[in-house]
Amino acid sequence: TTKNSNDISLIGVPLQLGANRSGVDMGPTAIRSSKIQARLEALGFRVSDCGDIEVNRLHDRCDPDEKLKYLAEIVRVNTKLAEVVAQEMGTGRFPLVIGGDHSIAIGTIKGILQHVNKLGVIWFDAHTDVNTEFTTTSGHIHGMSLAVLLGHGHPSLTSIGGAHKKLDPRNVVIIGARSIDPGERLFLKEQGIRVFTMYDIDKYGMKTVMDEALERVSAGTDGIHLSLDLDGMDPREAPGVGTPVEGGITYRESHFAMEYLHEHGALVSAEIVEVNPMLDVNNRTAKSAVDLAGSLLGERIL
Ligand code: 6HN
Ligand code: MN
Ligand code: MN
Ligand code: MN
Repeated sequence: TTKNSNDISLIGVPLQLGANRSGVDMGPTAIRSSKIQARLEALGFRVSDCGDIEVNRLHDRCDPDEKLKYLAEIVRVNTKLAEVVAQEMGTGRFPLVIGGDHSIAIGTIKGILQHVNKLGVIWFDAHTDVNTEFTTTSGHIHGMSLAVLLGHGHPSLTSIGGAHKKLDPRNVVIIGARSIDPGERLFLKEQGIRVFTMYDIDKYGMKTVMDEALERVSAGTDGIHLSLDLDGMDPREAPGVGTPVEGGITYRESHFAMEYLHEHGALVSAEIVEVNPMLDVNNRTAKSAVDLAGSLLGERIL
């Protein structure tokens, strides 16, 4: 079960500047069209849709910093998002953030950290998102969000919601990784972050992986957040993502992970990111996102 709350606040963030790829800004619309609200209401939740955080699209193509593309607008959007998440959580509601590119994890998690001091995070992703402006080759901030949340990166990002608000690397796990940049590999090692790669999932199975993951994110924490990047799934089953990588988590494995996480309890918040309806096939990825949200929040086969 989810901690404390029978009320969900749905928060859309139509941001694409962190990925510098159009389409992912329509993620919130595609997820809403796939009836996320009705699905969650059928589970007994009271869902209120807070609408979308406003994104200034004029910032497209007018930010000169090649290593931190569109930094100013990404800082502005995430600062606002952190405020909204903190406000919703402050009234006892469960924030469910729908993106948008993965740079929005900065705003979501900084918002949660205003209420939850020791937060465990499960980062479901094909990538590890721990670049900084010094290691990135793309300049895309969605590849930096987890580093920022651990206190590393550009000060205008790490200071969102207060620079002292950050994650403890011991309570962060990454599941599904299969594309890691050289600089990221070094960072993960230095920080001692547990990364469950596809090799681990193949070797041990998702249940064993989730057992260790849940142990780590629960140890000494006051709650768990799920950051669900749909590119963690295999692109044959979730084609609508901007940075697909072959050999990912199956539909069934990802469902099991969600069901098992729900069964464990202690979930305080979640976000679903990187759904790109322009690249999707028959809305499959948005539909998977909603199916996974259902399983995460208590839907069962029988
Ligand atoms: N994501 N590591 C690559 C980069 O550009 O830094 C890919 C990042 C992907 C980010 O999918 O959220
Ligand atoms: Mn509201
Ligand atoms: Mn990601
Ligand atoms: Mn990714």
